[in-house]
Amino acid sequence: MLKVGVIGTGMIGQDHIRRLTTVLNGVTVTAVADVDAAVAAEVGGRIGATVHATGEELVADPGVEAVLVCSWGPTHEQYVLAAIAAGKPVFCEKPLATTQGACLRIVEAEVAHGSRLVQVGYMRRFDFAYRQLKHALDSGEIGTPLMMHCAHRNASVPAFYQKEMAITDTAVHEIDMVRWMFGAEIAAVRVLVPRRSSHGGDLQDPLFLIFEMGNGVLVDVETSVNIRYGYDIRGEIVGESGTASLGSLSPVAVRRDGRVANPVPADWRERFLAAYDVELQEWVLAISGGGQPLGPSAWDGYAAAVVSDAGVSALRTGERVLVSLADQPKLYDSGVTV
Ligand code: NAD
Ligand code: ISE
Repeated sequence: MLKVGVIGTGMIGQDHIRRLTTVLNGVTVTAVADVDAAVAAEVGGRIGATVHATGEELVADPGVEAVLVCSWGPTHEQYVLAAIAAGKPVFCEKPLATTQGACLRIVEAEVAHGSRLVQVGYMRRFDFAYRQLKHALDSGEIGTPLMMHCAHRNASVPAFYQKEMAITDTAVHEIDMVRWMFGAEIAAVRVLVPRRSSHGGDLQDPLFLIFEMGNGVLVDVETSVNIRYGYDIRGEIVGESGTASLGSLSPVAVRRDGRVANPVPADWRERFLAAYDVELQEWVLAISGGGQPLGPSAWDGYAAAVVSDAGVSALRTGERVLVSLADQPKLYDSGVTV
């Protein structure tokens, strides 16, 4: 049984604790920590876990073999670095950190450690529909890919959500997904600003992003984070001989009163329910017994942060911004991440 400590017991922290304790095999949650002591005590009490006053204390707990970081993005760096310093595997929810400098410090710490300890929570790589889409692409049946159209729609977002977060917190999933899908880096970013939705208050919503991939594929991403009707994730690859796209929103169609209705998921927990299960089960299997994680690496987290930064700069300036990555350390050469 792998003993996991969870830092951050908010929405996704609680959802991951639920799957670790009631869905997945070979894992147990032995400790929790949150800056909100009341929520940590409530969640920890529910599952009989030790409640620590700080994340650092949780990392140092001998009863914690691996760490799950689910706190707010700006706090990720300190906890991931603490886990690396302790030599413990750490699964960090996306983004790996909120600046490329912080991501690079994590990469450097992991390289100095000498083997992979970090996995980043880019769960689309574990989603059945995205895996099937990649399979269709890799099989060659639609020919050489030319373009991809994506939409990332949230019904609503929390009050603290800022306009840049449409790139750094939301479209960052597409940034990681297209790097994985096409096996290529994003070379340049542009951001166009459409008419503003009245549902977002002062927030500039939606945004329209354009990624130029190093292999020539052009990707467009619509982010709409106050769409109201539900959580709608779309993707269509246009190849030279055909197209491949994610399927319908729901496995169920309701026919009634002369209409067909396909229910729309409420949020990411519903749409990616099974993807999170597979993501964490594969992580547990990989690291149990001392193995290295196989999913998105600290390097992937760094690369996504560099593209995010370029996107924020493109949003602020209206310019096309080039993406420039540091040299990739050898540690990340061999591991073809899933
Ligand atoms: P949330 O606000 O619901 O929960 C975050 C929790 O972190 C809160 O309980 C807060 O008190 C705690 N926290 C804040 N600072 C802390 C600190 N210094 N130490 C310990 N705990 C601290 O947010 P959320 O929606 O659960 O998001 C958390 C993280 O998960 C974010 O990085 C977010 O981007 C990511 N996330 C990923 C997905 C996904 O699809 N993979 C979905 C949602 C959220
Ligand atoms: C949230 O943090 C997530 O990661 C969700 O998957 C994404 O859809 C949402 O826009 C983010 O705020």
